[in-house]
Amino acid sequence: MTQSNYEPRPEHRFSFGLWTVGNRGRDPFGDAVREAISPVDIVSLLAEVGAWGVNLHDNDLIPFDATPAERNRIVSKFKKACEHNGIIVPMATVNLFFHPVFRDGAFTANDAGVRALALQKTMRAMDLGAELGAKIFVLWGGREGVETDACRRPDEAIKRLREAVNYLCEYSIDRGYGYKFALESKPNEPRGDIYMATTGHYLGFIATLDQPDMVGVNPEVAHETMAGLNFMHGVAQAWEAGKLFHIDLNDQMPGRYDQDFRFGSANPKSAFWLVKFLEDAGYSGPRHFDAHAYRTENYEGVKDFARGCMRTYLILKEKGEIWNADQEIQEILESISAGSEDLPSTSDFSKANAGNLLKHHFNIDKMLGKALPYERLDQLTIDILLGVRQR
Ligand code: GCO
Ligand code: MN
Ligand code: MN
Repeated sequence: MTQSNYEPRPEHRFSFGLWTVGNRGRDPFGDAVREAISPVDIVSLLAEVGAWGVNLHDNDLIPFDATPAERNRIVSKFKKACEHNGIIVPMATVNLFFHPVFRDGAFTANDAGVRALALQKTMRAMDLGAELGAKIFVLWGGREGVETDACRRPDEAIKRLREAVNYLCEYSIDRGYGYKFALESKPNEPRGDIYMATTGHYLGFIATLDQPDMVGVNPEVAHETMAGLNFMHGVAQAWEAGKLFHIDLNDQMPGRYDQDFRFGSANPKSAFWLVKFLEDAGYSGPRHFDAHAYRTENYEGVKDFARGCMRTYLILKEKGEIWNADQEIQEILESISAGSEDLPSTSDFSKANAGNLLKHHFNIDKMLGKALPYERLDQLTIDILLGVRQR
């Protein structure tokens, strides 16, 4: 394999949010360390590093209090920049967490006025996304949560959220936007606790909606890792349910604040299993990096960060191909999945099959005697990841 295998190309579908490469390094303890750069300049930066798409919240592009005329001027300039740089807008989203009016949440807030405002703001963000060509609309309920459960019953919050998502699906249908909604979970931060803490919570919720086919999930590496979970398992469950509409790639050490590190920088082995899963499964949606550069970087460093996210993805993709083609690995996989004896059918229930299964005598000693060389299998994986075992 040559180095050019790690160069991003449009078919890799790598996208970044305006808020990711445009992140100025502000944190709860310190002010911005990078100058603001305009959305138009971000688009050309993304083209320079080889990205395919740019995603945005409404307010990444249009100020909260812009007049309709200002809005239209900004949008047409941005559209031209995207066209000029060959960058597309696959996903749009709405900021329902920054403005103080959403301090008690948006769709789940106790004030019906705030809930209606959240709907109106989301509808306008959907108009914006549709105008830019987006077909995926992400909803991340950053403020949909509590510091104290004294303020509302959580089941009431779920009902409010359901009502809002149902309403927005109807809006998309009415306007003919063709959106797929991707719901993004996070256990906490900025709220003490956020409702719908994991991808699994959302998968349960989606089944209760009026238009469940229009709604899927947007799992984020950092968010499931914050909760101490195996991210790839959540992604696989979403995939198996036909619900993996989008994905937020970044990295994170468990038990910390939402670090949003460069993809693969903290847990490269977990990142490997994730990339291998997405590639083996045939996921064809955007590979979106919802991450930002270390606060120590200038904009040259931001480019290093963005290039690094894509490069690591492509390196891990190649490692997955090497893993799949490795003869010893394949032999082990075959041996571990081979059955230890002839069994009565368990794939369909019938009275006769059940009768046969009840009568069957299992050879427990044979099962116990079967080798499960997972140590060897994992070490072969490590050898590949560390570069000492190649094609
Ligand atoms: C976060 C979230 C956000 C969302 C984004 C899209 O933890 O800050 O991941 O970055 O993905 O707001 O709605
Ligand atoms: Mn995050
Ligand atoms: Mn995210």
